[in-house]
Amino acid sequence: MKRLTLLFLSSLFTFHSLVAAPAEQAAAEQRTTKGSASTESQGKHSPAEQRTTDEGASSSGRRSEGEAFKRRASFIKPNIILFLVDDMGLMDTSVPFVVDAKGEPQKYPLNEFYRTPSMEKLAAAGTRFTQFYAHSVCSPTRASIMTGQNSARHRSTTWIKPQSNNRGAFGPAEWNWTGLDKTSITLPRLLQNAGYKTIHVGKAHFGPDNHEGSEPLNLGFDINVGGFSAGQPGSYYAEKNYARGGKTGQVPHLEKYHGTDTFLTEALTLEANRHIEACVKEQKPFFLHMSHYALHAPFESDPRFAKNYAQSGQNKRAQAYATLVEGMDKSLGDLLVKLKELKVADNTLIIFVGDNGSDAPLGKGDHNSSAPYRQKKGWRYEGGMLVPFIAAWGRVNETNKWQQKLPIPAGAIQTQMGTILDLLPTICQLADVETPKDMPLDGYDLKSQFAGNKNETRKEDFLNHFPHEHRSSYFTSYVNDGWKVIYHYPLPARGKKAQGKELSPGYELFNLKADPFEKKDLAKSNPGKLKEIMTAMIEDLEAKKALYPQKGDKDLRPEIPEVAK
Ligand SMILES: [Ca+2]
Repeated sequence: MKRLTLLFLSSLFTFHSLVAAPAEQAAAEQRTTKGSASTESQGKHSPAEQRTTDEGASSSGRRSEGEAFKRRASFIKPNIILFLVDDMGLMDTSVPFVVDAKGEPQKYPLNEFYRTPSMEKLAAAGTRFTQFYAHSVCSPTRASIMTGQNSARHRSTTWIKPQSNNRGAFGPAEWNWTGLDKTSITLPRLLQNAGYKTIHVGKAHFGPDNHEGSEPLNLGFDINVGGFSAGQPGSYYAEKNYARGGKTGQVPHLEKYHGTDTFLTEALTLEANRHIEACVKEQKPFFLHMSHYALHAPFESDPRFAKNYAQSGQNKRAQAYATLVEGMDKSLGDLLVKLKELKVADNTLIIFVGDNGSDAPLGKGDHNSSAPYRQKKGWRYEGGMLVPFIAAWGRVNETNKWQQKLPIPAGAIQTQMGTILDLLPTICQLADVETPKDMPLDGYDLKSQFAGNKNETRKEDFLNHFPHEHRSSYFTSYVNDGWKVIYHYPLPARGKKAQGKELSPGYELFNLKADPFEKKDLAKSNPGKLKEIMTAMIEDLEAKKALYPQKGDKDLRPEIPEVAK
């Protein structure tokens, strides 16, 4: 209850600060909005009439303050689209995210394989980040985006299984396997309280079946299309009703497409555009969480794009994966076109991001998914956690007040790191939304980095705490000021019996500035640096009140290695 009270106070504060806005500013905002509104809604009430009506109603008590505030908010807030692509790694695109020592983009073979023209346009209109981190699997990242907190803090440290607790043999008993709930202070809830229409479309994966987190409507969304407990669709095919073998894993709310040839990515895009259009008609600012199921398995080929990869020489699954990429890219393009049609592109911020490293079925053992980066989704190396990140306004217009508030130079490349933890503070700052004073936030407002500057106050670190079993098991990795340590808890890997070496802790150390692709492990040759970064990692884990793997009742806390004198 305390959390909710704080939230309420926070929204009241925002409300009063908005009401106190100068009259001429409000008038200017209304002029801007009038140009953006649909003909139909203008026909019913001009914005000026609307405002007068609201004020009269609220002063006489006939309409609640909250309702009037939400209406007024439509004139004074930018729209936000968070375009989140499942399992999209840094290299799953024709946009190069790797740069050379001079900061110039470098194309690698994967950039030549994938076709993402809409991403290219978005990157040309905005700023891309070359080193942007997400957690190494789905649910931790998704909860982090929603709460602005590192997974070590929110404690949903591995992916949430819909039907059972995915703790693993030695995972912490108290890990947050039920995910978010009605009391969670989430990004959509904060925006909802500030007058936004909050729309979730696509994959949710915020909580298991029969728990509040399985339903996005419990987490601050006004609308949910397609989101439930599962982390993947039963099928991408409408011919299969988006289910596997009949009804299993069926993506909900899409009955009207069943039996057609509408690929899932396309259906979600049509639904998102429909809801955007409705918001513009209502003159409501919107937050769209466009959360694609693509590129997650099953790797089903999207027939619209299959011919583009038929001659690629890659295996069939990799070709299918590439069609999922291109379908996702078309979705981005369709959204951008819709914003322009509705004349709200200038007022709409688009943030493009992946939720963990690539899962592309490429190469022996699938280990070339992120080349030149090492490894892929679920792994402790950079290929497991680096994701594409682009921020751009829907249409560049330097005279627009929101673009003046949050300038994003076109075609810029930002080489200072960013993380998924930065999304909540950045979006809240843009939308003038206060977060509760006692709510811990682990990220930074990206405003200065968007503008092309280095944020000198930023601590350049990222903690990925994974006390569970997966592709990499029982590890904590910590990026700190150009170095990265990986700590291995003394436990066996998934499905393996303990070997002698696993009964003692393991360490890896990389100098990311000199060796971004993690080719040379320096743990043995540089024990002083290893100890220094391990010490910083443990401090960060403790500060976030992390839960550790457990053997019996015993917590396995990380151990600092001995340094030979
Ligand atoms: Ca994922």
